[in-house]
Amino acid sequence: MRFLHSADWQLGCAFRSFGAKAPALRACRLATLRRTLEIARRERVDGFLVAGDLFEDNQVAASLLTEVFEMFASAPDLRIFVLPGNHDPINGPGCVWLRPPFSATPSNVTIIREPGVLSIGDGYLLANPLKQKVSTQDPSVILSELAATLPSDALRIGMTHGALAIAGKHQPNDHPIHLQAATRAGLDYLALGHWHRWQTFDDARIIMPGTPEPDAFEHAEGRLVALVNLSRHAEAPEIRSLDVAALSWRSLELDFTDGENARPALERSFAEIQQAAPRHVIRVTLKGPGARGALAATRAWLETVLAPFAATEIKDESKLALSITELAAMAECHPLVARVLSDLAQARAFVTGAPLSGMAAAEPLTYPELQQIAHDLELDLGSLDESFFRTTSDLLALKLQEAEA
Ligand SMILES: [Mn+2]
Repeated sequence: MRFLHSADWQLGCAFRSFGAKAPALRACRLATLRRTLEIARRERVDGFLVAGDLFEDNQVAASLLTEVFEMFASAPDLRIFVLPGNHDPINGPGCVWLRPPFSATPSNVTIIREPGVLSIGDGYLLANPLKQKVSTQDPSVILSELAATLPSDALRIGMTHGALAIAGKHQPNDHPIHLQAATRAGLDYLALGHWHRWQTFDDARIIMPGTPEPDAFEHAEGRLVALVNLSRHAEAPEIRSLDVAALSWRSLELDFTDGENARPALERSFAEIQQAAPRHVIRVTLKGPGARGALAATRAWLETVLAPFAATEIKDESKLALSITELAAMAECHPLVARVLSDLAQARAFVTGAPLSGMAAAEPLTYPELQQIAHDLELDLGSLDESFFRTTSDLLALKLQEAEA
């Protein structure tokens, strides 16, 4: 038996944060599905499995349903098994599986509407579709009952959808699946879907392949499908993970704390991927205290630089850096802040030889005191320069703003 196991295509996903680029991201997923079906045909598999969440939800556009239906129908030599997942559960007449076009599928396509046993290659597929979005029941339990009806030496694989029941890592009502569910049901392989990055358990008899196209910056290394060979019941499956993704998601950062080095550092990251810009989805997170006007200038620059990428997102976590006057105003209300600023100014004067600037406290920091602080912190005073003091006062201003917010 030879099959291709995919899951979590989430077709029709809105990608709202990407605005005008969202339709391109949706189209990319369809193109990847088409390409993956081609791979399955070329590999002459006995089945192409979709272990849940083919669609983002049961409300996706009719035009999308038609497009996917026609894609499946145009591969009549490929058997396709589709399992309803928690995003697209088979939960009533309005769901995608019970209305046209999927209510009457071509002969190569099987929508798994009820738990049951199907033949695939020289063995069996035992599958349990999800009928609701949430449940505390383990959807793999029923596979044990189904397996008991088979000849003892028959090759058998299972398919269902839900969270791996790893202590502390799943919601109790997220269709929790036992980590030895394949062994427990006597399965040679259990095809799962739900989590969006590759997972393997139960001596590699349980595979959760992840979403074939990444959909988040947090687990951008997902994007896999599994090509599986099984020769005999109770023998280990032979599994190959295939990277079918067209897009790569990258998270970059610009930290205003780095001053004039911030932009060149980001430019170097861009230079590495500029050639392949249309194949990258980019998030730039802005951090640190930005001087007045710096944020607008940075955004304007980013708009130009980011234009060629497939889709982009700017996440602004920066804070406005305070000017000397603003810091002085703050110091007037906060004696502790005034003291810290005075000590910083004094330390800067001692270390860099620059004239004393800013505010002076009634009892300024003395050089022996500074040496003692440096000693306690294991700090080499000679290594401190102008940029250290600028960064320190920027960070202080940042903390003050966070405290006031
Ligand atoms: Mn799911």
